[in-house]
Amino acid sequence: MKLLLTVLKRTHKPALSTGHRRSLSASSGLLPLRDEALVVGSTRELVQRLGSQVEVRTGFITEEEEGAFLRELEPGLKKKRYEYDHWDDAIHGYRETERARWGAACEEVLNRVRSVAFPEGSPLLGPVHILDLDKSGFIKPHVDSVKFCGSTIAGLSLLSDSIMRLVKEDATSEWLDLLLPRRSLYILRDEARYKFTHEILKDEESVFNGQRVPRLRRISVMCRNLPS
Ligand SMILES: O=C(O)CCC(=O)C(=O)O
Repeated sequence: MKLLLTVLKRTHKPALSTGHRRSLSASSGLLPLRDEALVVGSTRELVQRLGSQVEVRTGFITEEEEGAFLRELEPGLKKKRYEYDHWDDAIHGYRETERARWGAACEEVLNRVRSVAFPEGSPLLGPVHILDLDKSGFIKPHVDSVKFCGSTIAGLSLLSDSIMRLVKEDATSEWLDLLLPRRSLYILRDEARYKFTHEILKDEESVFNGQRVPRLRRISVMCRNLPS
């Protein structure tokens, strides 16, 4: 929990109960940008407006590269127990670690992540943050701490597809759902990172644009920059 306390700023009660979660109406946007159809939202305008601040890149890593991450991470993760915290905590059913030094294959991937996600020369948070969510695990809506993290969050998804939901903090009818396929990279920047909460849906709620997306155990590997 130590890492999470530094990363997470505040949590929100599940946004689903606010009624913003809806059937996708005619006005819902399907993203006509990179990897289109991986981002849907409350309106087409919102999807278009936030389009440059929210990216999902499918197939960012190969199966072999995913295997390299798992070989590096599994021994350490297996020594930890999944934590199932009080219902009001930010995350349920997880274990986590951070890592500063990687073998060559993973370092090569992380350099690729850094080069696509962060402006050149942008100071990065040294260690990479790893979150292992059990099949029943999920992450509640929160905004990452502005004290510890800068304008950009970039994450690789290993082992499972999942759905990340963004909800505008001060206008919960404004939302985006991101389909994060296994081995994809997502990037959140600027307004999407500061003004919207993000969360990873639990398996029972994992439905993207009307389509069920089974959530299995999922490991995310996240890079962040430092506040400026
Ligand atoms: O697992 C993820 O991809 C998101 C993790 C997250 O929300 C966070 O660490 O702030």
